[in-house]
Amino acid sequence: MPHGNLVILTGAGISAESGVPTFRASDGLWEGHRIEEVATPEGFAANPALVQDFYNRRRRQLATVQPNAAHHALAELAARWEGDFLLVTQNVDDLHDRAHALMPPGPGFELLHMHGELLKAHCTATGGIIDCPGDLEPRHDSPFSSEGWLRPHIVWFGEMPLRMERIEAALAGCDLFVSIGTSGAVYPAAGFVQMASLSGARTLEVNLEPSMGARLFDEGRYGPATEQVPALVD
Ligand code: BJW
Repeated sequence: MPHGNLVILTGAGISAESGVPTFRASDGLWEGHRIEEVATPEGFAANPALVQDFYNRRRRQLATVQPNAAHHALAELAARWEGDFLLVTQNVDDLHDRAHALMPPGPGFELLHMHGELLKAHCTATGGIIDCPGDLEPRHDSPFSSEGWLRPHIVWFGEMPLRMERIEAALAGCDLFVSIGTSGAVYPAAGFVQMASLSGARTLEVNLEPSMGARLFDEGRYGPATEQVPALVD
């Protein structure tokens, strides 16, 4: 049985074959928008209607997709892993959550969304978090405070990713670090491989092609996640 302390980081590439678009298209646009317009606090302040509409469309699109063989393979691994297993996803979709709901994980498992979740919203005044399965209005009333609005529970550029202390502690104590389907273009996630290496972990990259940080890993396995991830956990 597998054992030891495992940290897996996933990115948009693991959900690509489910039909969720990845981020870094060659035209530099994010589904037709400049990143600063839709994924920064300044963009939201300047045009809340545009930003809410962008995330409303993404939320609706999420209802049309399903977890793929790579998400299911990680759920199977979590069910039989005997040590600690922290699955850190940069993805705001809920495809890992859905795969794990079908196959209860072992006691040492935790799934953490470091860049937030599309199906949640938070209050701009209090930070209170609420489930958000549907659309948000441009200035959506907050149940937490009359001073604030509800905004997508998404970590935009310039904001602090979530649960960093927990992630850094796990990286400091991990034996194996695996990065799956991420370009290594966005920090702090792009620096996790170096933190894991410094603590003596073996490091492995799984991606369609070598990422920007490929040389930082001990090993790379390249090809579609739905082929590489099931092969890895077998
Ligand atoms: C497949 C596949 C298949 C395809 N199978 N693989 C200068 C230097 C260093 C840092 C900075 C800097 N200037 C600014 C910064 C900081 C900034 C940053 O990193 N900017 C970079 C652009 C340089 N970062 C931040 O602002 C972060 N906050 C922060 O740093 O706070 C301060 C801090 C200090 C110290 C400690 C901790 C914090 C916040 C970043 C928030 C990112 N949020 C986003 C947007 C969410 C909004 C939304 O969803 O609309 O999160 S950005 C976007 O990128 C999204 C993703 O989670 C993230 C990563 O993207 P990912 O997952 O890697 O996707 P892609 O598309 O880039 O790559 C997909 C990969 O899959 C590719 O390699 C494909 O080949 C592969 N692939 N199909 C396998 N079938």
